[in-house]
Amino acid sequence: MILKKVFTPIFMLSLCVPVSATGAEDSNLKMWYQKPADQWIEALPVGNGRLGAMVFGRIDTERIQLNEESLWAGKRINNNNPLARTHLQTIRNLLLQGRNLEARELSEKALLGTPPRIRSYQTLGDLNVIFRPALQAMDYRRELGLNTGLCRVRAESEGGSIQWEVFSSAPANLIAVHFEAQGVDLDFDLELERPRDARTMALDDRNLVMTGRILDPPDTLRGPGGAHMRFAARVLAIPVDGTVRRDGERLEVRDATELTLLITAATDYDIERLEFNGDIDPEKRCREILQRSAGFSYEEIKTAHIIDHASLFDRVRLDLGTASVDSIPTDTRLKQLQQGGAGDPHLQVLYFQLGRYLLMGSSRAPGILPANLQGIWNEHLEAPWNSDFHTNINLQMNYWPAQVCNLPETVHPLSGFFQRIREPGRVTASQMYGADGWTMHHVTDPFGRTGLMDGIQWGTFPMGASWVSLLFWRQYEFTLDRDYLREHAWPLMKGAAEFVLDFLIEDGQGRLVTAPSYSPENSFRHPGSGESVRLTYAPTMDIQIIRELFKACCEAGEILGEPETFCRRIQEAAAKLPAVRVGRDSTLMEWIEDYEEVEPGHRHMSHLFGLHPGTQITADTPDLLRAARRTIEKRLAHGGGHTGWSRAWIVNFYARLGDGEKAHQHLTQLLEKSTLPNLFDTHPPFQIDGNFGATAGMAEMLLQSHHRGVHLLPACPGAWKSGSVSGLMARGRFEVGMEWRERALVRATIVSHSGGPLILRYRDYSAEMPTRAGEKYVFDSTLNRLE
Ligand code: FUC
Repeated sequence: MILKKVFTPIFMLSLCVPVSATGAEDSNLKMWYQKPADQWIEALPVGNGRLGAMVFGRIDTERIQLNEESLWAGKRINNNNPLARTHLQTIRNLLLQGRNLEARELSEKALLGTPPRIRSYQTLGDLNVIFRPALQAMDYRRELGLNTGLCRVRAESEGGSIQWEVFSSAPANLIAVHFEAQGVDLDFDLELERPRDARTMALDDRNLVMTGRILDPPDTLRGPGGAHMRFAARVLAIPVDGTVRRDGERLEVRDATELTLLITAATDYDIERLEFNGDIDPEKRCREILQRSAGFSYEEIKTAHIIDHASLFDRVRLDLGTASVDSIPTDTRLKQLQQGGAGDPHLQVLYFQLGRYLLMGSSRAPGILPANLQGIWNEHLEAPWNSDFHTNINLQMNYWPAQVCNLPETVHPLSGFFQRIREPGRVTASQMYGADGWTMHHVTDPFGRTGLMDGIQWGTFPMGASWVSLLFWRQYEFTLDRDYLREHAWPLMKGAAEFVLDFLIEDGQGRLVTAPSYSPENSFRHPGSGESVRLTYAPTMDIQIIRELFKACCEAGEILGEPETFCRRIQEAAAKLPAVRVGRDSTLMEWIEDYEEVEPGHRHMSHLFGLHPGTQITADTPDLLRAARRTIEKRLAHGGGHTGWSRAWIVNFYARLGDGEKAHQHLTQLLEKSTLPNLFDTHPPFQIDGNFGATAGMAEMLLQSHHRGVHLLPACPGAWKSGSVSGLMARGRFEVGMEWRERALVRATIVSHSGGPLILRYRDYSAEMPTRAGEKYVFDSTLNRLE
């Protein structure tokens, strides 16, 4: 097949880097299996931030399930309840008078979104490779190389072997599948299918094209029906030998020994409009994408992919002191652990690196949307929780590893998306609350729905924007990128703070409080009626988020030389916020009153925001620190931590408490109780936040920089007796490498990328010094400088 050679600069750039620089296969960074995946939760993920695939490795009919990140049902709708402003004051008064049930009733009518729900992120479909006849395998191996981003399947029979590789390339913006046979022929049919709203055609002897348009049935809860998003997928077959022929909707491959498939997909989603756009032709986009790779050999495309992938992935290395355990398949190792086997630190290394792999795979250019509840990997038309963007913990957790694990570019789709959400969020702030700035609640979709969703008990979280904005401030703290701060973070942070300033009301006791609101998804017993209720005012989490946002805004404003008036306004308001208090049972109070909890083992631990990811509960606040520990203990005593993400948060809490043993215990439990055979986190069902939260938690056990400088090995557990790490990042753009033995630091290497003062802490030792940009600083176990 001869196609015109079109040189894309990024592509060629990647091809210029010597292959030996990065991306060598590393058996310590492989997940591998001895049998094909029966179920989706055993299949292996590849992703380039936009296109995802789950590879089953089956030898009768191989299933490669495909995703395109923007393929969503639904459409853009302003769902702000038009009654909100009329009734807001009454709802607030009722809450301040303790009449929560009446407030709830009125809110159901006046605040709940119209419509209250979103629609789902959807699968693109399946590429089926129907082997004719089915392959035989005396020997079989399926593996995913985390540092290469290559999934490989190999089936050996008496007559020979067949192997295929799958990867999702960011530079080429496509998924490649490459088959090679030895001693036998490749004989299979190719089929591209989707359960609804699409049709596939074989255009000629090389191209399969699927086109479709999502037809949404009318649904009073989710919005009007109609023909909505358009999409297309295209498969180009490039044989080296043998024949490829079209047969109706399929391609038939016969007598080949080597063949490549290039696959891409597109939708007419337009992020500028937060809506699909009929002017975009998804089929044409697919054609153009494939054209750009025309003329490059499979090896060239693969090399460019590996180099690109490794250039991000290889930044962090972690060794927890165990030799290669390559001889045991990954699912067996997980099962051994789940059946009470000995600890397996190397499995934890894999789990850590998989978290980084998944973040790269679901949130980077060419993608433009953030990682959703399943990253980008979803086989459903109606996904659990719509596989949406949940902003009352889950989306934020997805990005906890981004900076510390040295993948700052994964934040760009997140900030890019929220730049656009700011506009509907501004409309929501104004239409619902009569406030300036922007806000959103606990959920959104790519169409930027920002009204109150799902139900008053589930969705009354007007702090969504404030919390999300803090992610962008953290990006600045780690990267010190002023342009990013000015152009991306600041408008979002300032807008969120403007909303808060208008949203806060006097509570009659001289305090400024949020109302209405809730402590995410948790209920208390209403003192008067004994009924279970969530709607309230000034839950602890709100206040902690606001304090954190206010502080960040003042610091950012100063860095950017913004007028001081805004910060002064903020400081006046901050002085009137209620204090975080300790309750009767010595735990932190979750609400403004010391209410009785309905579900003391609840999965959310929102009032610990100040401990993590916030930075308010530290060694400087010993009483709160003690109460935070008791809060976790109480939750756990009542069965808390039962969802994957909740357990992952606990790992982070204990890391912040400096308790490496407990952090490790919960990391182990996460693997034992909430991890699927392909090492995906399970809520249940599969939800990716736990993967990301745990990866961040492991980093947090090794390195913290949120309080008084760069803290080395703050929570290193006994099970990680000896090890090393390199490439982790600390606030101030310090790159940190460490080696430890018998849990004690041997050597630390800090590269200062921006210069600036360094405060280093390890146990009771500390070192303080100015640094120069680009210089390396090496320290011994007592923080004496060696080099
Ligand atoms: C939050 C959690 C649930 C689930 C959902 C997607 O609402 O309370 O457990 O993770 O998000």
